[in-house]
Amino acid sequence: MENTAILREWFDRVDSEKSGNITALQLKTALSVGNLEFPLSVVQQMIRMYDFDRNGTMSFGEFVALNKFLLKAQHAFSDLERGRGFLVPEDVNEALAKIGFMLDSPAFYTMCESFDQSKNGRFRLDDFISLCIFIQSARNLFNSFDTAKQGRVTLDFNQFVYCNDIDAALCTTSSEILGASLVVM
Ligand SMILES: [Ca+2]
Repeated sequence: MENTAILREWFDRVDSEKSGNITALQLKTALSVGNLEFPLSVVQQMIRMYDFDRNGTMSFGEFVALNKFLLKAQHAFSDLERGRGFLVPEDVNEALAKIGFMLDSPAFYTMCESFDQSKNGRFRLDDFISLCIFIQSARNLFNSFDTAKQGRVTLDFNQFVYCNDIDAALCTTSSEILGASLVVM
């Protein structure tokens, strides 16, 4: 979906009420038509990542930005799936590196466990995208505290509570994934 006209057509079809914005539920339904199944919490997180005007829904411009990110994840996935339709953890690590995400082993394997929905060590495209969305959101949150760009943050207790609260709202209330985000940070 690299062509703007095709994107526009897709967006207008999803925006069935012609409001100029699409909701998380509309986006989730549309993606599932393309065989990408995401929990609603992940789709909400996608929208939040690019919700530049903070109105809780996705305009066409915001959607174009999200699509760019999804394409990057999709290309990294395609490069490594070798016709199998899934990635094993080692491939996931390589694919993440292609996108520019470098994690150390404990953080990486904790994340893999959290996002391996079928618990069989195989990551389909939607699992991989969910994982990318999660890391990108964690990075955005991290960067917002790492104002000196030193690659580390010091949080006081209030900020720590704030992070956990945001994280719960952004992602999912699964304590497993909440744990993983703390490892990432
Ligand atoms: Ca918006």
